Amino acid sequence: MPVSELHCRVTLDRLKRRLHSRFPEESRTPEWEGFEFRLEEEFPNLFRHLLELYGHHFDFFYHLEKLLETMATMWLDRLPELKSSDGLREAEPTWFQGGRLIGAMAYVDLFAGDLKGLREKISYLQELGVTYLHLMPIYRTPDGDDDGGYAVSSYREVDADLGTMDELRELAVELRQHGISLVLDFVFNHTSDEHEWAKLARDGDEICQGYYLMFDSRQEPDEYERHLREIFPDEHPGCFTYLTRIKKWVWTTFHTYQWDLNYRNPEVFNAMVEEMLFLANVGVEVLRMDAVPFIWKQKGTNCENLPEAHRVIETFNLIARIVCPSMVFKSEAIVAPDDIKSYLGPNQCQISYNPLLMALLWESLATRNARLLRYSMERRFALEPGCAWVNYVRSHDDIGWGFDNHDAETQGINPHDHRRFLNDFYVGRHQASFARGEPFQENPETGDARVCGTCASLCGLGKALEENDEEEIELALRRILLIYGVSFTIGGIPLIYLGDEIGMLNDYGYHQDLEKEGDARWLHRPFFDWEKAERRTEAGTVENILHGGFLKLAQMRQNNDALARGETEIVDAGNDHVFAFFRTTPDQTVLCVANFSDQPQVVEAPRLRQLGLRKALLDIVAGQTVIAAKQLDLEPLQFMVLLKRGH
Ligand code: OTU
Repeated sequence: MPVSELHCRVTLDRLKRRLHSRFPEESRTPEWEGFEFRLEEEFPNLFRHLLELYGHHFDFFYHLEKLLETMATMWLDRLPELKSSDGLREAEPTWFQGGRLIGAMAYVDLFAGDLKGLREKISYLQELGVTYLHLMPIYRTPDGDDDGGYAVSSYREVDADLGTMDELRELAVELRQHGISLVLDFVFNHTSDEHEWAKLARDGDEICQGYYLMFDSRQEPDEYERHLREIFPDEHPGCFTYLTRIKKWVWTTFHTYQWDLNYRNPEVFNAMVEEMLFLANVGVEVLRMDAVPFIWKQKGTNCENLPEAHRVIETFNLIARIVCPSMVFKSEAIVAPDDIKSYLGPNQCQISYNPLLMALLWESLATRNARLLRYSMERRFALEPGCAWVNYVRSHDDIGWGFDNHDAETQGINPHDHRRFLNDFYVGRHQASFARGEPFQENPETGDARVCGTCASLCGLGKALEENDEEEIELALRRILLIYGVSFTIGGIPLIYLGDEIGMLNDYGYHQDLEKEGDARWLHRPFFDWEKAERRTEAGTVENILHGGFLKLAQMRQNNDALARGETEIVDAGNDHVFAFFRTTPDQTVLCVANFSDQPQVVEAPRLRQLGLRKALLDIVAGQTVIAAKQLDLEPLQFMVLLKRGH
């Protein structure tokens, strides 16, 4: 439906009159004008998007009115300090760029017991330079298996074992006072089967059944499944689960107890907006948008990355710009490289995980060769202005080999065989492997699998310690600092999986835990070992070397503008074992060099001169001066950050 300016104006005027009668002047706060101003600004786009998604519903205007009412109510509920931060960040919408943010992620229970315990650990986070803290889902979930919190029964209640919503709000305040942005999940593709809506749906409530995607027979599920991928095939085949009580099939992309929401229903959209704004009002500054590719379904397609999925996110984004402009979205799309990028943009998700970099760092460690990493990053790292990558080496999920097949082929790599090799390598089936991982969702027929294991275990620390091999221990530590080194310096927000900084190893205990044993991702979600953390201050320990390395990376970002905000340019060091990139501002040039080989490597002098490096360089990692007139000698797995002296 084309939207004329007049149509838009008239609609907005009518809606505003409604709002004014619903919220008379006395009930509004002085900043109401600001809210209304943003509403006026964004309304034409909001209206257009909603018409596109829901314009064919006979009660479209009713839902639109409800939506605006929700927005106004939630805005009025917003704490004054959050409103003031809205004002500041409206003036600086790219506040998350500029190098200030250093991220960390953790499960509250595994890291600190509960929310109260977490408050006592803020000093540990500060010591590491953390300014962004992603707490894994802390919401109420079903007892027993809950997909690590991703099966949400209530977005407004904290899991009783962790604390209360008030404690979460207090924590958000305390974090803010310490300059740490709170990051929480918005698990909006699905709810748990114990969410109020799901319970009512199972009791026969037709309105709530319409919140999900339910079918009376196998006919439609069969039609859909012809084109769908299975995400957790070990747990259940296909993407639907049968509900005996109501004799219906419900769409379950992930686990049988995670029911996909039906975003074709405008009521679902509105209800989820309210949940999103509730989280914004708790004090969330970065909202992690879980599983974005799956939120819209269309028969005959694979139901991933559809245009309407983007539209829904854009519309959420517009609403956030109006109600809580200080909150930004982080996309969690672990899909093909082009699709990952399609969610990034000031109008969709301002930031995104960078799973391509993550996968290729591991690929380079396994092959000791950085060619595919260089080729892919040269083409795919740059982002449009107003966006940023979250660069990580491990998350709570499995590692999948999401590089682009064509990229691999241009490098003479057979993508299928290569993925097989990488899986074998990281689960320790390959003889040259240093890694101790386990396969996840393995399909013996196709050889498809993903990999689990902590950063340290995949880097060889577990094996080396067991074998008491000093040399291998040294190499494992270097691997950890090499891949984290790249994530801290390549540009964007680095993200530490808490525990990696002290070399936490795999937790095999999950095999004995009934709730966890079916899901190998628990291998790399160990309890944080605070005794081990204590050893960070004992000179020469593994913990001390690693932790010290992380501190140095954080300091380097703080002290060097080019690392914080410089432009990134991937370069060819003339040696396939070496990955190199420049970071430049008008005032500073830095060259980062990573040797992925466990042998010494060289960058030849002519290549250095070609890159404009002729004079003395300072390697701020080792604190040594390097004379570029000669060749650059790199030790096995060495990471250098070279400052150009003068210009
Ligand atoms: C996300 O991951 C979460 O990170 C997982 O921990 C959850 O189990 C899941 O959603 C369900 O909530 O498939 O293997 O492209 O790949 O959303 C992890 C995105 C996953 C999906 C991703 C999903």
